[in-house]
Amino acid sequence: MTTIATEGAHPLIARQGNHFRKILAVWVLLAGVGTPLVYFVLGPHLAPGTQTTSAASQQFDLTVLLTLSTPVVLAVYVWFGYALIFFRQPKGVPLENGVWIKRDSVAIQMTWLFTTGALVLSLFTFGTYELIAPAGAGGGEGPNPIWTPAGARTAATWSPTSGTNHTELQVQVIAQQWKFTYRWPQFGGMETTGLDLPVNTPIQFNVTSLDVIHSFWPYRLGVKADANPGVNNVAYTTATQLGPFTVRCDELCGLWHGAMVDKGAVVSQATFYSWVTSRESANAALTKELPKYSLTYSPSVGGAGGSYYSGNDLPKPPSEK
Ligand SMILES: [Cu+2]
Repeated sequence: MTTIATEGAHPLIARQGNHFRKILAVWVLLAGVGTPLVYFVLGPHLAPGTQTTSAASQQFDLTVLLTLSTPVVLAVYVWFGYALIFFRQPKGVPLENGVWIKRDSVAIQMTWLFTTGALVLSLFTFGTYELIAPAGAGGGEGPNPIWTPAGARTAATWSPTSGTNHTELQVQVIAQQWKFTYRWPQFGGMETTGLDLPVNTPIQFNVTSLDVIHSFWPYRLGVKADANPGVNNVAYTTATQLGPFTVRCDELCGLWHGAMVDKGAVVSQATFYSWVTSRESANAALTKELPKYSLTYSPSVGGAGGSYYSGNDLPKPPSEK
């Protein structure tokens, strides 16, 4: 029988330490270069960007997770590449089992347990802290949020001056098949079909639905909140950069779900104020036809004190426009 052995011991046993040192050397080199590259070069380009506080917070989380996983993934690839090159079965040599790793090796077991345990527990701690402390999760927190933006205060009116003193701008997001509309309780309860938002202002989204479950997802804002009928789902963010964003529905909600898209923009506080007040006066004649502002609506409950949204007034799907 031909073997690749030239010494007394099994050839792989004889060369095992050598292999390990080579693999380790390649891994240390690649991880030493690649890990900082991922954090400093790739990280700032990761979704969802930095247009709002919650988006920036999510980008930081993703950067940390990707950075931590870089050495782990590189270890797998280095091992894989090394094995492909150096542990290749030579032609014409009968197949032979490789070397068993010692089953009772305390060192290997302890290293494995300690490393994976430390990784998982530190990720758990990091994730829990990031979910609660710096910028909320960017997701809907239900009707009674446990996280609110630091220093923000609520008020019945909003102006650019109150924007700079941290008065929240309230926006009600009303989802229905297959459209989002936006109601502005601090501007007479009027409703718009577009979503402009002022920069550097804490924004309180109140997300609800008139029919089925939708999901309000302006992804560049780092916000995603389910729109459930009969529920007020609150989400916060503060925009820090001017520019456009896209709103998508992120919950399969029927035939035209894919067309449930809106454009929005983060603008200066003064631009926002002139837009929203011009909408308020332009819509004044129609606003009084709307149901009374409330945190949720039901298309089937109307009358005095009800919050009826007339089915006849529902926007038509794109095919019928
Ligand atoms: Cu939808």
